[in-house]
Amino acid sequence: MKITQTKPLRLLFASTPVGAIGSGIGGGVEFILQNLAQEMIRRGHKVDIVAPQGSITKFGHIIEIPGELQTSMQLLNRDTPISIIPNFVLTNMWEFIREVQGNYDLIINFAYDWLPFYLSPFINTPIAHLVSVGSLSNVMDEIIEKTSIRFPGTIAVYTKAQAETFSFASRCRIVGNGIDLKDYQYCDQPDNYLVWVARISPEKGLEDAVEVAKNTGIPLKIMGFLQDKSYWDNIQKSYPDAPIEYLGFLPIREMQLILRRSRGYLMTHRWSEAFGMTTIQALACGVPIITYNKGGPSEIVGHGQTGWLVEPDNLVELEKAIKNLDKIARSTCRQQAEAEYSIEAYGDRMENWFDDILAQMIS
Ligand code: HBI
Repeated sequence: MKITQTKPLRLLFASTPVGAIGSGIGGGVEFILQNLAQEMIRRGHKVDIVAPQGSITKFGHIIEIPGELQTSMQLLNRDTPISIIPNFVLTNMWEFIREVQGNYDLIINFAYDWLPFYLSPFINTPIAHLVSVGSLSNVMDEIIEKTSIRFPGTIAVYTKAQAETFSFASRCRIVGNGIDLKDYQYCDQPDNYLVWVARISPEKGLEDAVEVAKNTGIPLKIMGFLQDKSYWDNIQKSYPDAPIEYLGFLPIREMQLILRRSRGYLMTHRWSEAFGMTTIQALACGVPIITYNKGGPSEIVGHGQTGWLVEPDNLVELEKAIKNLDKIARSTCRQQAEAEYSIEAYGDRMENWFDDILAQMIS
């Protein structure tokens, strides 16, 4: 009998310290955390969320923690040492967690930071670490690997591609992701434009999408949190007459109204994107995906079925794939979302993970 079925669990989510939930700085993690809260509450579990001041969420009870936000790891380089500054929101979050840990059955850590992994042996309540990024830093690789050895089964990643960026891939549990498909309306009559949706930051490679918009003349609608202003200003300066339009960082309801009517969704990431939540949002609307063949998206998109996988950074191939968008049946995209990325299927995978961790506690 599964523990998660015998009694409601008291779950404590430790959010990412890079930004408040709802700010967009936390990118996919903000979205994933809220989806997981929604689904665990639907299944009868209790969800409290420890997060930076100013965090908001539709699901779960937020406990706001003050303090300095954390620098995003991808802005540092592989051998940057870990720096702990006074009044870090991260240290404040985990001091609070240490105090209240006895009120919870399981802690789920969403931060890609050294401290939560280092603290695992000092905290009595079991911690499930949902690793949101591929290998970015030596000191992070080392502490995640140590945790995976000391607490087997407590490290989960989104995709096989993401796991394989780590030397300890075999000790990572692959859990995928999921979205509430009721929030997405299928559309089979697209207008003539493409969309690009992500944090506007160098690792997301926006300039490639803008370049192909200029070359093909197909309008590109851009959405997402404007994280790096100078990067965005440079793109606008370099492509003054590209047919692009920035619509801002929109709530999901508004974002999917634009996404669903597009001919295709472009993903031009430079870094080994761990998953790419917007890919499954596109599939849910019936929108084919054109993406670089690397990282999580290469595992999500069925080449020739639900989109086209393109050699990374190859703009000629990108443009060729755009010309072949009409060869993709939009209904296949929606079907794949229903089969693999529903919030219920995701909830099963996550509950199974939690069960396995808690079962180890008893044995
Ligand atoms: N950097 N320091 C730090 N902590 C995080 O939790 C983190 C990050 N960089 C990227 C990242 N998380 C991604 O998951 C973004 O979606 C937030």
